[in-house]
Amino acid sequence: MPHMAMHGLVLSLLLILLAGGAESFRICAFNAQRLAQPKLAKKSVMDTLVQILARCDITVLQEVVDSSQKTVSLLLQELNRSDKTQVLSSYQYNDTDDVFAREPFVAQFTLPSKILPNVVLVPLHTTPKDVEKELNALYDVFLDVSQRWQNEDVILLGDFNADCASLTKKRLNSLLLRTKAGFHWVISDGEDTTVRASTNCTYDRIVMHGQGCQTLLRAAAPFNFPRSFQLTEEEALRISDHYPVEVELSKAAQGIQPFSWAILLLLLLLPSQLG
Ligand SMILES: *[C@@H]1O[C@H](CO)[C@@H](O)[C@H](O)[C@H]1NC(C)=O
Ligand SMILES: *[C@@H]1O[C@H](CO)[C@@H](O)[C@H](O)[C@H]1NC(C)=O
Ligand SMILES: CC(=O)N[C@H]1CO[C@H](CO)[C@@H](O)[C@@H]1O
Repeated sequence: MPHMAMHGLVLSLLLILLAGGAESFRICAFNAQRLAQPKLAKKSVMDTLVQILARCDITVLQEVVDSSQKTVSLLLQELNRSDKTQVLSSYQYNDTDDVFAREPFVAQFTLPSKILPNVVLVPLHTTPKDVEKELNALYDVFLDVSQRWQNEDVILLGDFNADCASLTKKRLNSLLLRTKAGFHWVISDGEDTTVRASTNCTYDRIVMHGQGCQTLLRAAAPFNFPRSFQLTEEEALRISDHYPVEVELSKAAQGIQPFSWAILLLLLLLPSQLG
Protein backbone atom coordinates (compact mmCIF):
# COMPACT_ATOMS: atom_id res chain seq x y z
CA MET A 1 0.00 0.00 0.00
CA PRO A 2 2.67 2.61 0.86
CA HIS A 3 4.35 1.70 -2.40
CA MET A 4 1.19 2.39 -4.36
CA ALA A 5 0.66 5.71 -2.63
CA MET A 6 4.20 6.73 -3.49
CA HIS A 7 3.69 5.66 -7.05
CA GLY A 8 0.57 7.79 -7.23
CA LEU A 9 2.49 10.76 -5.89
CA VAL A 10 5.19 10.39 -8.51
CA LEU A 11 2.62 10.19 -11.24
CA SER A 12 0.68 13.24 -10.13
CA LEU A 13 3.86 15.30 -9.87
CA LEU A 14 4.76 14.23 -13.37
CA LEU A 15 1.36 15.23 -14.68
CA ILE A 16 1.34 18.61 -12.94
CA LEU A 17 4.81 19.43 -14.16
CA LEU A 18 4.10 18.35 -17.69
CA ALA A 19 0.84 20.25 -17.72
CA GLY A 20 2.67 23.26 -16.30
CA GLY A 21 4.94 23.36 -19.33
CA ALA A 22 4.34 25.88 -22.07
CA GLU A 23 0.99 25.43 -23.77
CA SER A 24 1.20 23.88 -27.18
CA PHE A 25 -0.51 24.93 -30.33
CA ARG A 26 -1.61 22.50 -33.02
CA ILE A 27 -2.00 23.33 -36.70
CA CYS A 28 -3.66 20.76 -38.97
CA ALA A 29 -4.60 20.19 -42.57
CA PHE A 30 -7.37 17.80 -43.48
CA ASN A 31 -8.77 16.79 -46.85
CA ALA A 32 -12.28 15.89 -45.70
CA GLN A 33 -13.18 14.36 -49.08
CA ARG A 34 -16.16 16.09 -50.64
CA LEU A 35 -17.45 17.49 -47.38
CA ALA A 36 -21.01 18.74 -47.64
CA GLN A 37 -24.14 18.85 -45.51
CA PRO A 38 -25.51 15.36 -46.33
CA LYS A 39 -22.32 13.86 -44.95
CA LEU A 40 -22.84 15.65 -41.62
CA ALA A 41 -26.39 14.36 -41.36
CA LYS A 42 -24.92 11.07 -40.13
CA LYS A 43 -24.34 11.62 -36.44
CA SER A 44 -21.36 9.28 -36.25
CA VAL A 45 -19.65 11.20 -39.07
CA MET A 46 -20.37 14.58 -37.48
CA ASP A 47 -19.11 13.38 -34.08
CA THR A 48 -15.88 11.98 -35.49
CA LEU A 49 -15.23 15.08 -37.59
CA VAL A 50 -15.74 17.31 -34.55
CA GLN A 51 -13.36 15.14 -32.52
CA ILE A 52 -10.75 15.43 -35.27
CA LEU A 53 -11.14 19.21 -35.54
CA ALA A 54 -11.24 19.73 -31.76
CA ARG A 55 -7.63 18.46 -31.58
CA CYS A 56 -6.45 21.47 -33.60
CA ASP A 57 -6.17 25.19 -32.88
CA ILE A 58 -6.13 25.95 -36.59
CA THR A 59 -7.32 23.55 -39.30
CA VAL A 60 -6.96 23.96 -43.01
CA LEU A 61 -10.10 22.09 -44.04
CA GLN A 62 -9.96 21.04 -47.69
CA GLU A 63 -12.45 19.76 -50.22
CA VAL A 64 -15.47 21.42 -48.67
CA VAL A 65 -17.97 21.29 -51.53
CA ASP A 66 -20.78 23.54 -50.33
CA SER A 67 -21.28 26.95 -51.87
CA SER A 68 -23.84 27.83 -49.19
CA GLN A 69 -21.06 27.53 -46.58
CA LYS A 70 -23.54 25.94 -44.16
CA THR A 71 -21.29 22.92 -43.67
CA VAL A 72 -18.55 24.97 -42.08
CA SER A 73 -21.03 26.93 -39.93
CA LEU A 74 -22.50 23.66 -38.69
CA LEU A 75 -19.08 22.35 -37.75
CA LEU A 76 -18.11 25.59 -36.02
CA GLN A 77 -21.36 25.48 -34.07
CA GLU A 78 -20.59 21.98 -32.83
CA LEU A 79 -17.03 22.95 -31.98
CA ASN A 80 -18.01 26.08 -29.99
CA ARG A 81 -14.51 26.63 -28.66
CA SER A 82 -12.99 29.90 -27.61
CA ASP A 83 -10.37 31.03 -30.07
CA LYS A 84 -6.70 30.78 -29.20
CA THR A 85 -5.78 32.66 -32.34
CA GLN A 86 -6.86 35.53 -34.54
CA VAL A 87 -6.59 36.18 -38.25
CA LEU A 88 -4.42 39.27 -38.73
CA SER A 89 -4.71 39.48 -42.50
CA SER A 90 -5.53 37.31 -45.50
CA TYR A 91 -5.76 37.37 -49.27
CA GLN A 92 -6.19 35.06 -52.22
CA TYR A 93 -3.05 34.70 -54.32
CA ASN A 94 -3.32 36.53 -57.65
CA ASP A 95 -2.75 33.60 -60.00
CA THR A 96 -2.09 35.68 -63.13
CA ASP A 97 -0.62 32.73 -65.08
CA ASP A 98 -3.53 30.50 -64.06
CA VAL A 99 -1.29 27.75 -62.72
CA PHE A 100 -3.45 26.72 -59.79
CA ALA A 101 -6.64 24.70 -59.97
CA ARG A 102 -7.47 26.26 -56.58
CA GLU A 103 -5.62 29.50 -55.88
CA PRO A 104 -4.10 29.47 -52.38
CA PHE A 105 -5.94 31.57 -49.83
CA VAL A 106 -3.20 32.71 -47.46
CA ALA A 107 -3.63 34.09 -43.97
CA GLN A 108 -1.53 35.41 -41.13
CA PHE A 109 -2.42 34.32 -37.59
CA THR A 110 -1.48 35.33 -34.07
CA LEU A 111 -0.24 32.59 -31.75
CA PRO A 112 -1.11 32.38 -28.05
CA SER A 113 1.13 33.77 -25.33
CA LYS A 114 3.27 35.32 -28.03
CA ILE A 115 5.12 32.03 -28.56
CA LEU A 116 5.72 33.64 -31.93
CA PRO A 117 4.33 37.06 -32.91
CA ASN A 118 2.54 35.53 -35.87
CA VAL A 119 2.70 32.82 -38.46
CA VAL A 120 1.60 32.66 -42.09
CA LEU A 121 -0.31 29.66 -43.44
CA VAL A 122 -0.24 28.84 -47.13
CA PRO A 123 -2.69 26.04 -47.91
CA LEU A 124 -2.75 24.15 -51.17
CA HIS A 125 -4.81 21.32 -52.61
CA THR A 126 -3.21 20.38 -55.92
CA THR A 127 -4.94 18.75 -58.83
CA PRO A 128 -3.31 15.33 -59.46
CA LYS A 129 -2.37 16.02 -63.09
CA ASP A 130 -0.43 19.24 -62.29
CA VAL A 131 1.26 18.47 -58.99
CA GLU A 132 4.80 19.41 -60.03
CA LYS A 133 3.76 22.67 -61.72
CA GLU A 134 1.55 23.75 -58.81
CA LEU A 135 4.11 22.89 -56.14
CA ASN A 136 6.78 24.88 -57.97
CA ALA A 137 4.37 27.80 -58.24
CA LEU A 138 3.80 27.47 -54.50
CA TYR A 139 7.35 28.76 -54.09
CA ASP A 140 6.23 31.98 -55.84
CA VAL A 141 3.32 32.22 -53.41
CA PHE A 142 5.82 31.88 -50.58
CA LEU A 143 7.92 34.73 -52.02
CA ASP A 144 4.84 36.88 -52.54
CA VAL A 145 3.48 36.44 -49.04
CA SER A 146 6.79 36.64 -47.17
CA GLN A 147 7.63 39.90 -48.96
CA ARG A 148 4.17 41.41 -48.56
CA TRP A 149 3.99 40.76 -44.82
CA GLN A 150 7.73 40.83 -44.12
CA ASN A 151 7.42 37.47 -42.46
CA GLU A 152 9.75 34.49 -42.89
CA ASP A 153 7.71 32.20 -40.64
CA VAL A 154 5.53 30.43 -43.15
CA ILE A 155 3.85 27.02 -43.02
CA LEU A 156 2.77 25.51 -46.35
CA LEU A 157 0.31 22.67 -45.95
CA GLY A 158 -2.45 20.54 -47.35
CA ASP A 159 -3.17 17.77 -49.80
CA PHE A 160 -0.24 18.26 -52.16
CA ASN A 161 -0.77 14.87 -53.86
CA ALA A 162 3.01 14.73 -53.51
CA ASP A 163 3.56 10.99 -53.91
CA CYS A 164 2.71 7.74 -55.69
CA ALA A 165 1.38 8.06 -59.25
CA SER A 166 0.98 11.87 -58.97
CA LEU A 167 4.65 12.68 -58.34
CA THR A 168 7.70 10.46 -58.80
CA LYS A 169 10.45 10.50 -56.19
CA LYS A 170 12.82 12.13 -58.68
CA ARG A 171 10.43 14.99 -59.46
CA LEU A 172 9.61 15.39 -55.79
CA ASN A 173 13.27 15.86 -54.98
CA SER A 174 13.75 18.45 -57.72
CA LEU A 175 10.92 20.72 -56.52
CA LEU A 176 11.97 24.28 -55.63
CA LEU A 177 10.54 23.72 -52.16
CA ARG A 178 13.08 20.89 -51.82
CA THR A 179 16.12 22.41 -53.50
CA LYS A 180 15.89 25.95 -52.04
CA ALA A 181 17.34 26.26 -48.55
CA GLY A 182 15.21 26.76 -45.48
CA PHE A 183 12.19 24.54 -46.19
CA HIS A 184 11.62 21.77 -43.71
CA TRP A 185 9.28 18.95 -44.82
CA VAL A 186 8.01 17.81 -41.43
CA ILE A 187 5.70 15.09 -42.78
CA SER A 188 8.37 12.82 -44.17
CA ASP A 189 8.32 10.73 -47.33
CA GLY A 190 7.06 7.26 -46.52
CA GLU A 191 4.47 8.42 -43.94
CA ASP A 192 1.11 7.03 -45.02
CA THR A 193 -1.57 9.75 -45.11
CA THR A 194 -4.23 7.58 -46.74
CA VAL A 195 -6.98 5.62 -44.99
CA ARG A 196 -7.19 2.62 -47.33
CA ALA A 197 -5.04 -0.33 -46.32
CA SER A 198 -4.36 -0.90 -50.02
CA THR A 199 -2.66 2.54 -50.43
CA ASN A 200 0.47 3.94 -48.84
CA CYS A 201 1.14 7.48 -50.10
CA THR A 202 2.35 10.70 -48.49
CA TYR A 203 -0.14 12.94 -50.27
CA ASP A 204 -0.68 15.34 -47.38
CA ARG A 205 2.20 17.50 -46.27
CA ILE A 206 3.37 20.23 -43.96
CA VAL A 207 6.41 22.30 -44.97
CA MET A 208 7.84 24.79 -42.48
CA HIS A 209 9.97 27.83 -43.21
CA GLY A 210 11.56 30.30 -40.81
CA GLN A 211 13.65 30.12 -37.69
CA GLY A 212 10.79 31.25 -35.45
CA CYS A 213 8.42 28.41 -36.14
CA GLN A 214 11.14 25.80 -36.55
CA THR A 215 12.44 26.32 -33.01
CA LEU A 216 8.87 25.78 -31.76
CA LEU A 217 8.44 22.47 -33.60
CA ARG A 218 7.55 19.73 -31.15
CA ALA A 219 6.03 17.02 -33.32
CA ALA A 220 4.50 16.45 -36.73
CA ALA A 221 2.59 13.41 -37.96
CA PRO A 222 -0.44 12.18 -39.81
CA PHE A 223 -3.31 11.56 -37.35
CA ASN A 224 -4.43 7.99 -37.82
CA PHE A 225 -8.02 8.65 -36.71
CA PRO A 226 -9.36 5.17 -37.59
CA ARG A 227 -6.86 3.66 -35.15
CA SER A 228 -7.44 6.32 -32.45
CA PHE A 229 -11.22 6.07 -32.66
CA GLN A 230 -11.24 2.31 -33.38
CA LEU A 231 -13.05 2.59 -36.70
CA THR A 232 -13.07 -0.04 -39.41
CA GLU A 233 -11.80 1.04 -42.80
CA GLU A 234 -15.37 1.22 -44.06
CA GLU A 235 -16.43 3.46 -41.16
CA ALA A 236 -13.37 5.67 -41.59
CA LEU A 237 -14.00 6.11 -45.30
CA ARG A 238 -17.36 7.72 -44.48
CA ILE A 239 -15.28 10.57 -43.00
CA SER A 240 -12.46 10.71 -45.57
CA ASP A 241 -9.92 8.69 -47.50
CA HIS A 242 -7.17 10.92 -46.04
CA TYR A 243 -5.71 11.28 -42.57
CA PRO A 244 -5.29 14.81 -41.25
CA VAL A 245 -1.67 15.93 -40.91
CA GLU A 246 -0.72 17.84 -37.80
CA VAL A 247 2.12 19.92 -36.43
CA GLU A 248 2.51 20.83 -32.78
CA LEU A 249 4.27 24.03 -31.79
CA SER A 250 5.36 24.87 -28.29
CA LYS A 251 7.81 27.17 -26.62
CA ALA A 252 9.02 24.24 -24.50
CA ALA A 253 11.06 23.17 -27.51
CA GLN A 254 13.76 25.61 -26.47
CA GLY A 255 14.39 23.75 -23.25
CA ILE A 256 12.86 20.58 -21.96
CA GLN A 257 12.76 21.79 -18.39
CA PRO A 258 9.36 20.44 -17.36
CA PHE A 259 10.45 17.03 -18.47
CA SER A 260 13.87 17.00 -16.86
CA TRP A 261 12.38 18.29 -13.58
CA ALA A 262 9.96 15.41 -13.63
CA ILE A 263 12.73 12.94 -14.31
CA LEU A 264 14.79 14.44 -11.51
CA LEU A 265 11.87 14.04 -9.11
CA LEU A 266 11.41 10.46 -10.25
CA LEU A 267 15.06 9.76 -9.52
CA LEU A 268 14.75 11.38 -6.11
CA LEU A 269 11.58 9.53 -5.20
CA LEU A 270 12.34 6.10 -6.59
CA PRO A 271 15.08 5.11 -4.09
CA SER A 272 12.79 5.76 -1.11
CA GLN A 273 10.07 3.79 -2.81
CA LEU A 274 12.41 0.85 -3.27
CA GLY A 275 13.82 1.17 0.23
C1 LIG B 1 -3.66 40.52 -60.58
O1 LIG B 1 -2.54 40.80 -61.37
C2 LIG B 1 -2.86 41.35 -62.64
C3 LIG B 1 -1.59 41.48 -63.46
O2 LIG B 1 -0.56 42.01 -62.70
C4 LIG B 1 -3.59 42.69 -62.44
O3 LIG B 1 -3.96 43.23 -63.66
C5 LIG B 1 -4.82 42.46 -61.55
O4 LIG B 1 -5.43 43.71 -61.25
C6 LIG B 1 -4.45 41.77 -60.27
N1 LIG B 1 -5.66 41.43 -59.54
C7 LIG B 1 -5.78 41.65 -58.22
C8 LIG B 1 -7.07 41.23 -57.61
O5 LIG B 1 -4.90 42.15 -57.54
C1 LIG C 1 4.47 2.81 -46.11
O1 LIG C 1 5.68 2.67 -46.80
C2 LIG C 1 6.84 3.05 -46.08
C3 LIG C 1 8.04 2.90 -46.96
O2 LIG C 1 7.94 3.77 -48.06
C4 LIG C 1 6.98 2.18 -44.84
O3 LIG C 1 8.08 2.61 -44.07
C5 LIG C 1 5.71 2.31 -44.01
O4 LIG C 1 5.79 1.44 -42.92
C6 LIG C 1 4.47 1.97 -44.84
N1 LIG C 1 3.29 2.26 -44.03
C7 LIG C 1 2.26 1.44 -44.01
C8 LIG C 1 1.12 1.86 -43.12
O5 LIG C 1 2.18 0.42 -44.66
C1 LIG D 1 -16.49 20.19 -29.09
C2 LIG D 1 -17.16 20.77 -27.87
O1 LIG D 1 -16.48 21.17 -26.94
N1 LIG D 1 -18.49 20.79 -27.88
C3 LIG D 1 -19.30 21.30 -26.77
C4 LIG D 1 -20.14 22.49 -27.22
O2 LIG D 1 -21.02 22.89 -26.16
C5 LIG D 1 -21.93 21.87 -25.75
C6 LIG D 1 -22.89 22.47 -24.74
O3 LIG D 1 -22.26 23.38 -23.90
C7 LIG D 1 -21.13 20.69 -25.17
O4 LIG D 1 -22.00 19.66 -24.78
C8 LIG D 1 -20.17 20.18 -26.25
O5 LIG D 1 -19.36 19.15 -25.72
